[in-house]
Amino acid sequence: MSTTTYIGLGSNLGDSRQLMAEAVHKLAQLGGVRVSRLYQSLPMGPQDQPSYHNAVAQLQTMLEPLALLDELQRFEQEAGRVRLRHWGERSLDLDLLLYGEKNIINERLIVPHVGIFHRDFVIIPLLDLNQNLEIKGHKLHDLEIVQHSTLTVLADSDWAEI
Ligand code: ROI
Repeated sequence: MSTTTYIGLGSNLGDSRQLMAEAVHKLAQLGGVRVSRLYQSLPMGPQDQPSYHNAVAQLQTMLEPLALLDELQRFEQEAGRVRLRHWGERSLDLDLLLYGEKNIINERLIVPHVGIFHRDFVIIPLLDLNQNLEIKGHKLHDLEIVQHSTLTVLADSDWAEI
């Protein structure tokens, strides 16, 4: 049985759109993939860094959570992941946001991802993929952050060409 998972993609170093599209193609080898629109977002963290490209991918996969995490970390490394400082710029971030309905607390992994409710660059693309999504009993659509989002749409959901 496969599980519906959601993976956050972020980048603000290098050719962000290209790095993210390549990551989506690699995800597609792990199962069925759909992607949100592609967004530009203001940096959360130090403000003296470029704005981010953000998106979310929905992946239908047979992999167990830690095996999926291994793959995501491998894809980050393959993208030549650079991380210059804490909460600073990075070439590619792949975050396992949701794994079915599962709550996971592990040395390597917390799911649902801890930052979700505070990040419009995660919530808005999640809603592109599933308008009815609920996390911990909260309908994402009803969250206040949705009304106050400062994201800009860079491209429709065909940006990754999958
Ligand atoms: N800020 C934005 N806008 N988008 C991100 O993906 C992102 N990722 C991060 C931090 C540094 C928290 N800030 C971010 O890891």
